[in-house]
Amino acid sequence: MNETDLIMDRCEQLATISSQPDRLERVHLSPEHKAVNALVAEWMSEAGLSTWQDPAGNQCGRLEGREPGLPALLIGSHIDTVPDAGRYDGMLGVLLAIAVAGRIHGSHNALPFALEVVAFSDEEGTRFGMALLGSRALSGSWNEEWWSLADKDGITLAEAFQDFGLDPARLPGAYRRPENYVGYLETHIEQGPILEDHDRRLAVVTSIAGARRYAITVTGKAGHAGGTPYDRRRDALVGASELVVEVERISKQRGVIGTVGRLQAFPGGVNVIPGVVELSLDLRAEFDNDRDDALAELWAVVDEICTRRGLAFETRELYRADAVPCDARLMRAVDAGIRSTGDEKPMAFWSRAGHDGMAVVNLTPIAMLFLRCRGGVSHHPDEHVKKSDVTAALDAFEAAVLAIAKEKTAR
Ligand code: HGY
Ligand code: MN
Ligand code: MN
Repeated sequence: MNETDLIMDRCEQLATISSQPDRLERVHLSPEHKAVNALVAEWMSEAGLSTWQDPAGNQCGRLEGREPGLPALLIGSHIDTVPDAGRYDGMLGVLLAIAVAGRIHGSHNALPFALEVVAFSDEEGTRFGMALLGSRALSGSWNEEWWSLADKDGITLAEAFQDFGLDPARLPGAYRRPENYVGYLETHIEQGPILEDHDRRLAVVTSIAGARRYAITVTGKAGHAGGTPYDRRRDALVGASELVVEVERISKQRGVIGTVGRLQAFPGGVNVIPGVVELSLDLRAEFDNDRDDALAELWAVVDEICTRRGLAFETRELYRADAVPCDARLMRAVDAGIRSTGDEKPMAFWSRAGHDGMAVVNLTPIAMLFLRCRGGVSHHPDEHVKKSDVTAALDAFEAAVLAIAKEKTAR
């Protein structure tokens, strides 16, 4: 099997490791997480890496450079998924990183740094609502308050660690030290249509959007769907619906990206006016101030909606990650990597999606390489990549690593 076929085949294998029989869902610290870590460790070993699982459940592998113990270039992506996920978001980046390390090991091309491959345990935040738990642990940007976060069954993060065989007290052992790293490089599917629209395969990422996520509760009063006249209703769902439409209006007007991905009405009877609605908000933008200004406008508008309708609303911030610029030196290496595949003027644009680099930047400078995905579709089982694009991404990724090595040797 050639390298690309092997990568595609491994994506299929990982896609079968799911907590759901009919769709892909693999969350942090689950039995499925344990199973993929074991499989990824096996593939890392085959590529010539020494392997270990760190105290945050990240699966790691290391290939020494010219001499043992040199600072490392960190390469990889995440191994967890959203509900009903595609096969490539995260996983492809891990497999490409293993393949790059395998190529370098196979060619005995010892670098002026070590390569550390990482399969991050949690990027999506599907289970605990807090994203980037794996990369935040690794980069030492951990918050002790997160231990009491609970999943939908009430299991806390601390309990989940123990169930997985990890010790919360040992988490600081996952923190890496900046002096031991030369940078972080990740390859990821674009998750948007820009490359496809421009008929291009690969791009340099310039920065990663800053995001804030909220849990919002709108409270009115439940009542009889037949007997309650309109002028006496305090329908939380009609108010929440206005809010959802405002999220779209304000976002479009201000050039930010707002999504309500979850909404639940209570008590949930067909003949009962909804008394309470719980909904989520994900708001992101290239620049943090644009995102925050949009949020301020939204809260003012929601206040007006709720006052007009006799409703109350509460907001709770679940997650916040500020926009992160990619490092100019590493971006030049990614650009050179893409050029080596025959693209004379690589595209460069910012990532609308969040990535582990948002946390890793607290440890070491970051850069990313994007590859085209069909229709820009992601977070959906229809996620698809062309084999020839994967081959190009692998060649560009390897060339980018070699460009960093060359630049480091020249310095
Ligand atoms: O939601 C995001 O942007 C990322 O895919 N986790
Ligand atoms: Mn994702
Ligand atoms: Mn991802």
